[in-house]
Amino acid sequence: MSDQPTAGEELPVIARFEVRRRAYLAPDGTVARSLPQFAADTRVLVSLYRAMVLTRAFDLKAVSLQRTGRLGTYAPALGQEAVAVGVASAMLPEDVLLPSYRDNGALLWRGVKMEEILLFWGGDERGNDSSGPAHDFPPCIPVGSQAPHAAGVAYAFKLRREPRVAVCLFGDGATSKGDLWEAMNFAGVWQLPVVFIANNNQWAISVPLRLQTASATLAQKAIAAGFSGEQVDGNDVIAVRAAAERAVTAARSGKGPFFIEAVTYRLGDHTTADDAARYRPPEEVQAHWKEEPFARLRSYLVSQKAWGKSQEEELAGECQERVEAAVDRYLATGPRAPETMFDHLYAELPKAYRGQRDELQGTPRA
Ligand SMILES: Cc1ncc(C[n+]2csc(CCOP(=O)(O)OP(=O)(O)O)c2C)c(N)n1
Ligand SMILES: [Mg+2]
Repeated sequence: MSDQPTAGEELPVIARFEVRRRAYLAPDGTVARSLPQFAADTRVLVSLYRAMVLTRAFDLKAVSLQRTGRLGTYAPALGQEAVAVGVASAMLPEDVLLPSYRDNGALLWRGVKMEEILLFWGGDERGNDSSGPAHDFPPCIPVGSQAPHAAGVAYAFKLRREPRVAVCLFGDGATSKGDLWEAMNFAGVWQLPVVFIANNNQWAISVPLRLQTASATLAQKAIAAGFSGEQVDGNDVIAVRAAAERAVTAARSGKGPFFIEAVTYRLGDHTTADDAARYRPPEEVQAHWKEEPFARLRSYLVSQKAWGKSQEEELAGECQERVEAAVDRYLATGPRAPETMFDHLYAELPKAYRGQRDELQGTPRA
């Protein structure tokens, strides 16, 4: 830092900041620091574990559906299940989730059906009219544009004096976008009830984190917007839930926005249209498998006599069955009539489109 113009001039320090990191379970399942209160009830932890296992079973199936031509491009969340599940488990139904495309674990937790998620990725908009809370936003495909939406939602809550929170999930790449800065700036100025959660999987397609930002942490980006952030071990679902619970509770009680950087790792390809082996050494991926979120929670639950081999086998079978049944329902859903593409564009369809719609309606369908 010696090349900075003020170095050695003994100017008074007018601001100092710090960023903390939250982690409870080490990768081997040992407890690194005393657990938050909710973790005293192992049934809660088992429910988080079950949700992560279901998310992975769904995810693996979705990839094979795409590979066999029965689903569109799909973004797997392999290794990142703890973020989506931990965050969703800290929300109330009336809160609003603004997810990215890699957050199916959160959607499932909030009641979206697996066949609805498959419809969405199969290119059928009916998947967006889901069984989850109607006020939740659909998965955001444009990088970062859900952040200004989240600030807007939170602004509405503030204006209406509703004790609700907007919860926004996005990737490390999104933190380089103006959308995020603008949303955080606005949220800071207006002290809005919004929680920003960066799922830092350390890659934005083929761009590694070190080329994404020179910031030591993503959490510190909140400081410039006038609020706090913390980093959490994103492979530790207890840490993610604890951080999210704290932030959501604070936001709900009028304490303003918060930023959580959940550090995890994208164990799979960016999407089914990507081949990460072309830009990532296999040793790097292999090393990160040792930190994935399942093993540590399972080891901890086993050490607490709250989980065992028979439950594990039973759960695998149950997930398999549920996923297969959802896939059957998805595949049995017939295509929409082509003219429905005009349904939700305008309150009153302009004449030119009316003609096109009528033409389609007259077309015999295959
Ligand atoms: C506005 C916009 N620009 C570019 C893209 C293409 N794109 C899709 S995903 C992606 C990288 C996003 O990385 P990150 O935010 O880290 O999320 P991750 O995919 O790792 O979950 C890009 C550039 C896009 N979807 N939207
Ligand atoms: Mg990323």
